[in-house]
Amino acid sequence: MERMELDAVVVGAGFSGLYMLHKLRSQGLRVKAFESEPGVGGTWYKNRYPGARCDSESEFYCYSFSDEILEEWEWSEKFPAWDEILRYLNYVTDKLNLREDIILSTRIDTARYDETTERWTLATSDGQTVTTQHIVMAVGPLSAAPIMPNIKGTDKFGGESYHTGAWPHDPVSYKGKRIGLIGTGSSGSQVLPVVAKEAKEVYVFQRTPPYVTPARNRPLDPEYIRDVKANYRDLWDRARNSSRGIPYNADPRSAVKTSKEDREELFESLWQAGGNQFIRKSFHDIFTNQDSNDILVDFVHRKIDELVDDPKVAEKLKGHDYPIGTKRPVTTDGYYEAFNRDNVTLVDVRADPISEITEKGVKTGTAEYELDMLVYASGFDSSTGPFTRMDIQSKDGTPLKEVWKDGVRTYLGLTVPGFPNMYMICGPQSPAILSNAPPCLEQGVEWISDCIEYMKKNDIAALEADSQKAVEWGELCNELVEHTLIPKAKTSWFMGHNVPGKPKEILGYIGGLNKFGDLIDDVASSGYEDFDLRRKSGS
Ligand code: NA7
Repeated sequence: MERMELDAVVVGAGFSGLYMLHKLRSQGLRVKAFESEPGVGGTWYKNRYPGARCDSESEFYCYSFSDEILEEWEWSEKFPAWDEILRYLNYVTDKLNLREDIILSTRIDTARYDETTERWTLATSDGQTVTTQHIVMAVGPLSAAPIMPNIKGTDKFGGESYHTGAWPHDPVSYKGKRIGLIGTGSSGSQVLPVVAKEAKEVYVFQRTPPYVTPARNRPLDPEYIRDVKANYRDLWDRARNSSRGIPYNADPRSAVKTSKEDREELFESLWQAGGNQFIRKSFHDIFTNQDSNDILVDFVHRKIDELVDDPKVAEKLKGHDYPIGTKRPVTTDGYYEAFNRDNVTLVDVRADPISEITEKGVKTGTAEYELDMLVYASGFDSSTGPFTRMDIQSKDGTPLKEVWKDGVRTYLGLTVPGFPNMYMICGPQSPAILSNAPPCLEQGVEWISDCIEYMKKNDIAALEADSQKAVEWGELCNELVEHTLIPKAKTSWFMGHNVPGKPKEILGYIGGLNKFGDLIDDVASSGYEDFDLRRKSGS
């Protein structure tokens, strides 16, 4: 059995893992990244379903740490599709010569900490043993843990079936097929307009209707690209100093105190501009004031009435029972319009629940839909799932899954008490759930690499989060959400509602990326005084 001795292991070679590997290697550490898939890219390696596309504008969906990369790479569309993002991540991998330190098709199966040596011992899926001082989890908040819907008989279906988060690499044909789509979150809403163009029939099994704003995706013209490149630094300074990692400022007025004409003008201009700015640049109080939120919902409902021909279908699409913006906003083109096609049928499974999946298709209380293909766009065991699926044990041998059984516990979303020298990028209780991913992960990567550098310079063998500080951090995360309308959404992955038995709690820090950046910088400047720092023996 091979044995590898390293200073640091990065788990995952997606957006976070690639940058983490680059940083730690530049600091002179012996470091390798382990990736379970046969290619780099993480989320974008797996989420290659029809219509898969990012919902952040491309100029903000990239790394900002390298002027050369910013200058060299050219995005072709306002919202890049999965394959373009995957090309970008492969380009960065080659540009930074990262491939030689990435071990593909290899999972980290177990991780154990030994306090006497202050090192982790890891076992890989191909039988290697790796020892390392530091382990950085760059597993992403979602894509490592796709979940199937909680419906009887998913294994019985005789046709093709696919989960959007684990889409096959071989081409899938929809032509002439009867397709069932379960799930109408970001993934399902992107699938529908694309698949409907080729399929014979598409049955959309809707439980909770999404609020979908048009993305208004478009190719980027050379002048726009020139302008962005000329202003990249300024754009990125603003992104990093914003609350959501993208410089959309909410309108400082209150929706309820603004005249109807002014409100309509703002909503209409944001709707026409497209994308998530419809919600984020809207009145600041739509996240905290139900009356303000209702005003925005009313606007969206009028848009649905305009876009959907059949009033009965429109009524079902407007069956929202949660405030807008309290589940992850959905933005894509052609979603509501797809329901005007003769081959698309909306099945309201709240009114007529799915009883089981059979060999032939989907059975509800009143009907059976015969299908050739089932597409599960049923989401992920978010934030905690990618971690608890691994067998990671604390220094006293307690599995992380057990530690988090009654609720997640982290300090700053970056570390966990009992798990020395283990770090998480975009982990639970970090700002990841509401943020544009790249600035959020850059912030995490940079904090972790500074921390590891500090330990090296000061002969510190182990750094461990304080339990009481972690309790306080969790209280802060939960308190912040109580001041918003987010708890009113009862089917959101933001609060663990989508996984049976998962504790219902906010899975992120929602106080803002900029605020979070200040907080973690203060912790670093204090010499990591909130942590237990253990010196190397003899130093
Ligand atoms: P989401 O947003 O978690 O959506 C999952 C969808 O699947 C949602 O509409 C669920 O309805 C639906 N679902 C799950 N189980 C069932 C059952 N049993 N019956 C019917 N419908 C079901 O996942 P996505 O992949 O779309 O998006 C995840 C994130 O990726 C997204 O937020 C972006 O950050 C990118 P429900 O709402 O539970 O009623």
